[in-house]
Amino acid sequence: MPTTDPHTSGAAGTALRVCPLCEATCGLTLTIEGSRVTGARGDRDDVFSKGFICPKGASFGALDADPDRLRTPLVRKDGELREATWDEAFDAVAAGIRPVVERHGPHAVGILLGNPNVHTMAGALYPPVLLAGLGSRSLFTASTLDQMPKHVSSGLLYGDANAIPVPDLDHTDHLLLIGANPLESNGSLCTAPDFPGKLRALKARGGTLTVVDPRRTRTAKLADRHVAIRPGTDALLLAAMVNVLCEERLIELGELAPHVQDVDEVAAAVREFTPEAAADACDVPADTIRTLARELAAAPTAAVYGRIGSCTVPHGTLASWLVDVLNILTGNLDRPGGALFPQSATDRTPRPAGPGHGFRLGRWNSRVSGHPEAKGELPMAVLAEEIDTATAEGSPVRAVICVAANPVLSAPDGDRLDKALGSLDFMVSVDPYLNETSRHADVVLPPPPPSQSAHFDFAFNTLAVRNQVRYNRAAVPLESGRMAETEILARLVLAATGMHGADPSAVDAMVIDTTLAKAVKEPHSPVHGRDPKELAAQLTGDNGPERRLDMMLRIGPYGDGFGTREDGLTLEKLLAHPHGIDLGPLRPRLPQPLKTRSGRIELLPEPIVGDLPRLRAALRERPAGLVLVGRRHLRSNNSWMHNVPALTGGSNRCTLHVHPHDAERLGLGDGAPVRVKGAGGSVTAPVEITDSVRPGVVSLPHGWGHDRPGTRMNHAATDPGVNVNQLLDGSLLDPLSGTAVLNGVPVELLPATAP
Ligand SMILES: Nc1nc2c(c(=O)[nH]1)N[C@H]1C(S)=C(S)[C@@H](COP(=O)(O)OP(=O)(O)OC[C@H]3O[C@@H](n4cnc5c(=O)[nH]c(N)nc54)[C@H](O)[C@@H]3O)O[C@H]1N2
Ligand SMILES: Nc1nc2c(c(=O)[nH]1)N[C@H]1C(S)=C(S)[C@@H](COP(=O)(O)OP(=O)(O)OC[C@H]3O[C@@H](n4cnc5c(=O)[nH]c(N)nc54)[C@H](O)[C@@H]3O)O[C@H]1N2
Ligand code: SF4
Ligand SMILES: [Mo]
Repeated sequence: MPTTDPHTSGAAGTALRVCPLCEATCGLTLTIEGSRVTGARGDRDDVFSKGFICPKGASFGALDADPDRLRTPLVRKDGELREATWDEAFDAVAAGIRPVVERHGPHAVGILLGNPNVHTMAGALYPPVLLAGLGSRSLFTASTLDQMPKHVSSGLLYGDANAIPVPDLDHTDHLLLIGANPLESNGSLCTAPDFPGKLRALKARGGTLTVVDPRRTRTAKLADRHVAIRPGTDALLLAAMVNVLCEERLIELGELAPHVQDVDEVAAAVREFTPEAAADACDVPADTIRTLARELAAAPTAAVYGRIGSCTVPHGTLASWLVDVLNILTGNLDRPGGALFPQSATDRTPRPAGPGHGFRLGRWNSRVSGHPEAKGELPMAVLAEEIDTATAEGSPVRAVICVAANPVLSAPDGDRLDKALGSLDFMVSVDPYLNETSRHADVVLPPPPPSQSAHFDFAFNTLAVRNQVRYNRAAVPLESGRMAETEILARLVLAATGMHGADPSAVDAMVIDTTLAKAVKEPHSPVHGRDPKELAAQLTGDNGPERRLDMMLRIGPYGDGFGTREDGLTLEKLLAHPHGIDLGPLRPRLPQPLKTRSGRIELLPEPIVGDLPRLRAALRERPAGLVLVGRRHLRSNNSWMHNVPALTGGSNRCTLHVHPHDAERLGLGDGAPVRVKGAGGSVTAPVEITDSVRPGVVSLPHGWGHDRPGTRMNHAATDPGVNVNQLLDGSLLDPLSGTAVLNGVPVELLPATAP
């Protein structure tokens, strides 16, 4: 809350706000003048981030006040997007979606959810209601461009796709980091403010850091050992490490032993993956592979952690599975210093340990290519064909509800998707910008800037290296004519599900009723046997989302159980602690999180067995030419932060990194344009010669290509860059998770004239 009233013109005050710009969730102290954020610094009293801030967080004000942010809804009339009232906009949404549902069924409505949904309260609270209300199976999210392999491996191993172990950064003795560059990304599936500082602290306390990455990144430079692996081969390296543990009898399950099954079966499954067999494919000497495995086994505590470079590759699920297999076989899962399951304040009340329903893949398939669903989602890479290709049975996607996603740049083959989106009967985008994707919408519903939104990290608290909880009300009041994103999404739910015009608070009331009705029936719930109406009447909060938060906190693992647990968490208590409440370090939790049918960790699940032959075949594969990988820049974030002058320029540029040997061999000069050709098309970018990429590998960042007509991102358009995902045709996927292969993609370099 502002310390002085921001309404008073000219008054300067401060407000606390957790930064929503990456997964690190740093607490910021915003300077507020009038109703504008004029500065941001790290909040030293924040219980979690303790003052850390990065250049993006420091530019919070500029990003928040970007003049290109839309202020009013846009509705297409006579082919053109025009400013409209909120009522007109929601009328148009109802009129656009309902006929599609009625004529073609719910699956003809595609739901697209992008990355910022995990950074907003609205994105956590309403999309599940929308999905349930519509009953559409056409769900496409950024997860299948990102971490779906990890969900699938967790689902298979632990029976819960959301049970993702997190490396205990503050206490581990040995970190093996695979395909992640936290010095630029600030970490992912491992929420840790000041990840760089935590890596330095690990080294300072005598621990070791090993980085596996085809590029010598800033993170790799910090490491004790950098393994410049050939892209796409991590699963082979990891399988060979498991092989070494088995052959050299280094397996030590420790406390995990009673909870794990199929250890011998895993040993048999990796027999062929000897270090010698993997060395050639990975370009990592067999001795190095042995050393990596022995060091892991010898370390007092250790954690293996894999991210984008291990997920968005042909064997993403196998690599993600092997990361956990290594943690398990060395006894490091679920122990301090290893990889542990966080316990967030808004997790469901933990049920007693015991067998669960397990995790299933492929309960339905995509209509055109028959890809199995994973976690209820279809691959983002097949969205275009699900729109533009007819089949004998089932309807193509004819309407799209797009919330915080820009797949025209973020997903494979943007040109095809661009055309497909343009051919829809109806599209609505909830997006602050008119960009490459939202330009196709018939209705654009702009959320307010972050300073005008309340904030709670539903997603990232379940992935944090320390259990803690923080909540911020909006730093400045909603500007007149604005609508909170929570209300936008509640109204969207109503408009899309045939309840257009109902009071949006009805959505929250309904969720509260259903959740409490269920909780009182659960024997393990602190509210077992109580009257749901009596409980609902006790909820505090200024609005529906706050009441829902209060409810989740109170029936959650640290909650007051509606008066049954003294000192337990409530929204009121959280509001009284504006810098957050620390809930302690990660603690061992097994077997409680396990929901497999056996009630144990199922180390060698059937779908993994079925995919191993493909990995065996990869032992003998080796593309002759160059392969492409991505990279992230500290001052960037996917596709939507190139419109802020303070965050662009310098080294944050869309250049193609080429190793000096390759540049010489191909006659490429530094700064000269080169045409990069892949299966989905070609783009022309300037060459940047650097030995930070290994020979045979080139690197181009994603999220660029801001040169399409009909967008309104003026600064981004001045230096548009090119869309790396145009090089992909969408056919390369990790089969188990449906995740697009974005790294290790074969490309050709051809001469180019200036772009
Ligand atoms: N080649 C390649 N491609 C990649 C990746 C890669 O490494 N390489 N990474 C992939 C990954 S990990 C991800 S997560 C995806 C991300 O891809 P997307 O999920 O498409 O996310 P963004 O590109 O960040 O686009 C976010 C959209 O949300 C809007 N937005 C911003 N803030 C808000 C808000 O508060 N509310 C709403 N409603 N909208 C908002 C932005 O204007 C933008 O249109 O990209 C993937 N694409
Ligand atoms: N500054 C900034 N921060 C961000 C984002 C951003 O765009 N910019 N995006 C956010 C999002 S959505 C996400 S998901 C996270 C991602 O967080 P990270 O996973 O840490 O992100 P990257 O920097 O893409 O790191 C991936 C690394 O994998 C390497 N790599 C590529 N192919 C391979 C391979 O085959 N094997 C191995 N071992 N390595 C490989 C790349 O060279 C790269 O250094 O970052 C988040 N934070
Ligand atoms: S590290 Fe991430 S959360 Fe922290 S200030 Fe930077 S962008 Fe914000
Ligand atoms: Mo991501």
